[in-house]
Amino acid sequence: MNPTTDFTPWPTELQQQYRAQGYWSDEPLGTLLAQTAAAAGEHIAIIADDKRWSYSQLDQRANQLAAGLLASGLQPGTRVVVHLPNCGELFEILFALFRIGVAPILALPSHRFAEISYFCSFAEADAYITCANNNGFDHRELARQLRHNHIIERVIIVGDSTGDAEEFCALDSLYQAPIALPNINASDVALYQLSGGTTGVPKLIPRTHNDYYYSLRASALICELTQASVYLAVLPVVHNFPLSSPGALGVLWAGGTLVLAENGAPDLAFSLIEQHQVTVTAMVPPLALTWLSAAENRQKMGDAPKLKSLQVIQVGGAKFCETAARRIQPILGCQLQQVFGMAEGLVNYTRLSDDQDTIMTTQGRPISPHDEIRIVNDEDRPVADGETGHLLTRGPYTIRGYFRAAEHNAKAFTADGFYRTGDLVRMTERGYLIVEGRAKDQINRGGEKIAAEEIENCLLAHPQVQDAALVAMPDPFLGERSCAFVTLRTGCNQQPLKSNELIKASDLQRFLRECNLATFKIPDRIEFIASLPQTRLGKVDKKYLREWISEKLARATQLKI
Ligand code: AMP
Ligand code: DBH
Repeated sequence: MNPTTDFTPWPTELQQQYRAQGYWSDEPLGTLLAQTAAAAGEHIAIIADDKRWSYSQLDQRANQLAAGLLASGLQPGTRVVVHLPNCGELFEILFALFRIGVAPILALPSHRFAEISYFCSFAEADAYITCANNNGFDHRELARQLRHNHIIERVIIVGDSTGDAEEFCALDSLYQAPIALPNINASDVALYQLSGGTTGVPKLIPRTHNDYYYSLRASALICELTQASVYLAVLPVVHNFPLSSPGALGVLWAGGTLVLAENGAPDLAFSLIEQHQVTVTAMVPPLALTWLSAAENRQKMGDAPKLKSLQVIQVGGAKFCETAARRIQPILGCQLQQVFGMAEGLVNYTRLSDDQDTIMTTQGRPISPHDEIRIVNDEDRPVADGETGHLLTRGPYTIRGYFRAAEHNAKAFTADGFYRTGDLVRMTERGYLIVEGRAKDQINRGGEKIAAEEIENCLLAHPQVQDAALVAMPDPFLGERSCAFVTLRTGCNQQPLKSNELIKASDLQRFLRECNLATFKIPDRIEFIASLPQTRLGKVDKKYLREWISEKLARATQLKI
């Protein structure tokens, strides 16, 4: 552990303040489950397909696994990469890791070799914990590639690992009689979230037990979760939103029941809601649109989904437009809660008791009275009240630095520790935030974030690509999709290549797929141009490119009408 770049602590004075104010309770996350298990052991904690975990079963399994993981050689203070879809075992693993002081790096199910190998090597992970197969993707093959390239030694497989005993360790073989576990310091890093990022490589977000516990506890209170709450997880539950806002961990803290769905497909989700009397769920805007039209269609067919138990749908991850927001209650019969958060920390919620206009038109207000919000102009000076500007924030659960990213940290944080979110917001008189846009070089594809630079770097690796710029283009369903503008190298005879004579968009898309990136990062569209436009400062003029492509799309739509 390199203390200077691995983790940036809060200033000592503030740490004391956050403790005195009761935000930091100095309890490690492992105790969250032990407490609910002691209070309501027989209550069902998790439902996944036909499997059930009571709180005491989950607690015991986590302890048995903690013992086995230690016995297998994992050391407190190290990191592992966890790459799992929504499954109950994930929570046995998370709590076992919290209890032995090994921090999971929470990869998304859509991540592939490019991202996973980077996390493993950059973070010097000691193990890769994954499943055999998910959604048609063979995780064991990915694990084999990691091992053959000496990127990771130890692979732990959830589920079927038959025939691979030499290479892989079956999770099932790791449960042992519980032993005394190490003392965990709640100021240490509990887990790593991943940033949507703006740079060439994804950034790791170190979240401590203290700060994460506070944010999920306060979120559960804001969302009024109780033992009677039944939360349906349809998004990948390792993501910060469904994990902690208040998400799976918030529900487990409140003693409610967590229902895990493989995905958010309306037919599956609607039947799980009816079957388990789900009270709350969380989703990104495109999924909310899908649910709205599915419910409307079923109503027309006289087969309305039975969603009576559902009280709240949380929508976040990307801007939810007001027109769609206003359709939630009439069509789905439940309340909307807007959530504007980030894996780096700050989370805003509309409150359940807010008036309808606030819920429909704002992205909520911060969790904590001690979340500091600054809205500034390009020169870092505060804008006038109500004006739009860059959102900066610091507080009891917002990080002070990414993991091993000194150079980037110098830009992503102000000298006095505010995180530059890259979001353009304005604040209403009552302190609610409205997201107006984004200054960061990122595409938000329906809640899935793409760092432009990461994809541009991949495109530049193609032998015929001279230069590349990735920008967002408007999309009625996802909000945004990605469009790559590409210039090609001059031909052998030094003649500039004309448009896409030699290489087609589909060739470049295939090339990117072969880079083994998560599929959502592959550009939806590729435009070949002679040269990239520049600003007066000599930077690529992405504003011009965004306008150009959105006008082109608008013209195409008009022609169709
Ligand atoms: P990340 O830093 O990768 O966790 O992504 C967080 C980012 O998602 C925020 O900084 C926003 O740009 C975006 N975001 C999250 N929730 C919302 C929302 N409700 N409305 C608009 N943008 C959002
Ligand atoms: O988009 C996000 O990262 C996000 C959205 C809502 C988030 O991290 C959160 C709530 O906690």
